[in-house]
Amino acid sequence: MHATAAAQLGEASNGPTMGAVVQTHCPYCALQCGMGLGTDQEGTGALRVLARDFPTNNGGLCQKGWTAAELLTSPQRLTTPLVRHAGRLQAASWDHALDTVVAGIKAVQTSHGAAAVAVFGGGGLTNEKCYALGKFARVALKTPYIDYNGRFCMSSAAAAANRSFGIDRGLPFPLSDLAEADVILMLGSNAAETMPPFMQWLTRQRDNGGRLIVVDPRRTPTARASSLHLAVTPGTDLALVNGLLHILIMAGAIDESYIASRTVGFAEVRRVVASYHPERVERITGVPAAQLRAVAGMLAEAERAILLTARGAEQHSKGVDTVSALINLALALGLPDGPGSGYGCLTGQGNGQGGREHGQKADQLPGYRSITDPAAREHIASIWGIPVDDLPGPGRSAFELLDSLGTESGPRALLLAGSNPVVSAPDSTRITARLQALDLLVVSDVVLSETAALADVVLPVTQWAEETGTMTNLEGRVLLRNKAIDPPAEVRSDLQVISELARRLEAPGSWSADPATVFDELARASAGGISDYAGISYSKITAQDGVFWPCPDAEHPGTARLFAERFHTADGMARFFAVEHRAVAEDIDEEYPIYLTTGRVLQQYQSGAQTRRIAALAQAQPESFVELHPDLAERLDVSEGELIMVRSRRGVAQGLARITDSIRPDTVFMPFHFADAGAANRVTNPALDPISKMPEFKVCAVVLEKADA
Ligand SMILES: Nc1nc2c(c(=O)[nH]1)N[C@H]1C(S)=C(S)[C@@H](COP(=O)(O)OP(=O)(O)OC[C@H]3O[C@@H](n4cnc5c(=O)[nH]c(N)nc54)[C@H](O)[C@@H]3O)O[C@H]1N2
Ligand SMILES: Nc1nc2c(c(=O)[nH]1)N[C@H]1C(S)=C(S)[C@@H](COP(=O)(O)OP(=O)(O)OC[C@H]3O[C@@H](n4cnc5c(=O)[nH]c(N)nc54)[C@H](O)[C@@H]3O)O[C@H]1N2
Ligand code: SF4
Ligand SMILES: [Mo]
Repeated sequence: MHATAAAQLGEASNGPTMGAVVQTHCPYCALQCGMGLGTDQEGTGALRVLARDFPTNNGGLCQKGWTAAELLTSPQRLTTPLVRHAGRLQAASWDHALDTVVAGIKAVQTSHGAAAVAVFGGGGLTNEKCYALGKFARVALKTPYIDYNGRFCMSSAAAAANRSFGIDRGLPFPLSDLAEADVILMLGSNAAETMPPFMQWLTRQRDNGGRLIVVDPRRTPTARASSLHLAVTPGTDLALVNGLLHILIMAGAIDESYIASRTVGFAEVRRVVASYHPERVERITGVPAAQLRAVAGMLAEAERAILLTARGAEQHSKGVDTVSALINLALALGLPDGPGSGYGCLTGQGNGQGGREHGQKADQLPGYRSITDPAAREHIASIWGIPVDDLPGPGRSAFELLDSLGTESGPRALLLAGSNPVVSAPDSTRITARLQALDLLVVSDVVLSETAALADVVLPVTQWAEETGTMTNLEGRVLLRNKAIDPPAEVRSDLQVISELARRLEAPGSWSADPATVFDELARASAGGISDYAGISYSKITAQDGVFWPCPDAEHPGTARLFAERFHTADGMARFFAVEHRAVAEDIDEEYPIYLTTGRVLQQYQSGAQTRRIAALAQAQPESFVELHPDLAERLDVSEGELIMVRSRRGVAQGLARITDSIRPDTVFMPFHFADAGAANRVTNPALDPISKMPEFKVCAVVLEKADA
């Protein structure tokens, strides 16, 4: 137990077997459930996860949270740097590993220039790390090339919110507002598996008499908890939502006075949705017109309604427009206003929100500023202590960056932290080849992920419970994760790695490895920006169970609800964007007659790098599978548990058949958590949304083959 943190937080009241308990948050998803970490003093001294009463999860955790401490002491974690010699990764000293990194960077820069080195980050990293990584790329490496895995996650919802509201905070209201809504419409979220303690808010809403509508090609555990499930054809949510607005306009159920006083651009939307009559929408989406009318009826009746999107609706080559369609619906109904009403996106990764605010995005500077805005550049250059002309411009989006590695025009060296793209990037075979074409790949990780296994240098870093740092949850609430234990001797934090590399590269400015010092700099850098953290401090976060940004000064309490009076646009008005349905990038045909969609299961997290190494989770979900409808199974003569191959134009992935009538007969589902032959991303389509550059993870055309054929 870290003595200071424990002393600050006091002794536990969790029963006689527990030592001091440190109040912290789960290492995984964006709900960032509050939890306690205590040492079992009578037993082994191992860390134990304890329930903690925090306003988002109220003591609830999912199975991943309860088992999260296991990886801290796992024999599978990395405990020493590794450097590749004669083709093999071998244990090395930190000095040798960092010397190798710096020599490699300098060699590449000397022959190919500063832009030949790139950085790839992650939305699971703390705010302090995301900030330091963005600064490191621009100041120490002087490269424009930095992006991160949030591009695969949040980017479509972010772009749509920015263009309508002028600000992008996943939920512009606290989670507790959900309980107040008469109707909640969820597009493409399986929260019952992806953030189980979130479901308590839906239960409260139902107990208050509210209704839940879930749109998903599968009857998921979330859909089972709903009043109405719409089994939409993958990639057609935009048409569905335009269809709902069509019915509501025809019924005179829109809020004309709200539209007039708080928005601009409705006339064009009214014109476009005029052609989305229910029968046409039924043909596009597969959702019966009667169900569309039923949903529109519920929305028309509702005094308060909340419309939500998650990855099911967003991870498409038209993800931005789909979210815009839903924002249009919310604005037309006059929702983004008071408690229990509005539009929100359910952010995914632990710091998926903060990860998109502090400058690890290709086009962004801290405080959610644009890297092309001259005033923003001046401000950040002065914080960083560099001439503004030394600040690079925008780089490339995640997939475009990864796809350019090792090519004529692309970077030749990559420093990567907090992502495992060999498993999680679309068309992963292609991306793996690009990573292998690099002159230098450096990966910081806690385990030897599939991507780390390709690296020239692997740096072992501390885990959540071994370091302090802030995370910003799906509500925009900035939280503090407290250090609970000391890391193994030869393990360093990402901040230590960044500051040591910056020192060796003789970067200008200050490079603290102390999280609190970095947070202070981050807060100053964010001052006056969209995501303003200037008034947030570690002590304030602890004192008030997190602080909602924007929080511009020390006296400010934080902003739980964003849009009560105005939007974050120059004139304060929200913008409608007229959007049209378009086909998926790769539609089914004779050769590839089935849709593949991909997503998550409860017991695995993301690329599985962490959760596949936790015994109870690996046991619950040991390998890849393919969910398919009984009719399809019969047609293909596939039986339950049989190994089947899913083939697309990009490649093939295998999984065991799980036959269930909860999925549409024209669609199969695979989780993306598994590596090697079971990796769904060997098959997925990297067609990108033109605005957000989000890949179309959620739909491509495949053919199913029996393994023994
Ligand atoms: N257990 C677990 N929890 C997690 C994660 C994890 O890996 N594992 N990851 C975290 C992260 S980073 C994220 S982003 C979130 C993601 O959280 P969710 O968005 O809830 O997760 P997904 O399973 O990716 O997708 C949700 C649903 O979209 C449906 N879907 C597929 N295609 C379509 C479509 O065209 N339209 C509609 N309407 N629905 C469609 C799928 O059937 C699936 O049930 O989860 C977070 N929580
Ligand atoms: N087919 C398909 N593909 C998808 C998706 C999908 O729905 N379908 N979803 C996409 C989405 S939404 C996301 S968010 C991505 C996520 O996919 P990835 O970006 O691969 O995310 P993780 O598996 O969480 O990878 C995080 C890595 O960082 C390590 N790590 C954890 N904490 C730290 C830390 O503090 N420092 C460092 N240096 N490393 C750390 C972990 O061990 C792990 O290896 O996948 C995307 N890919
Ligand atoms: S819901 Fe998310 S934050 Fe909560 S315990 Fe599960 S993984 Fe952790
Ligand atoms: Mo995500």
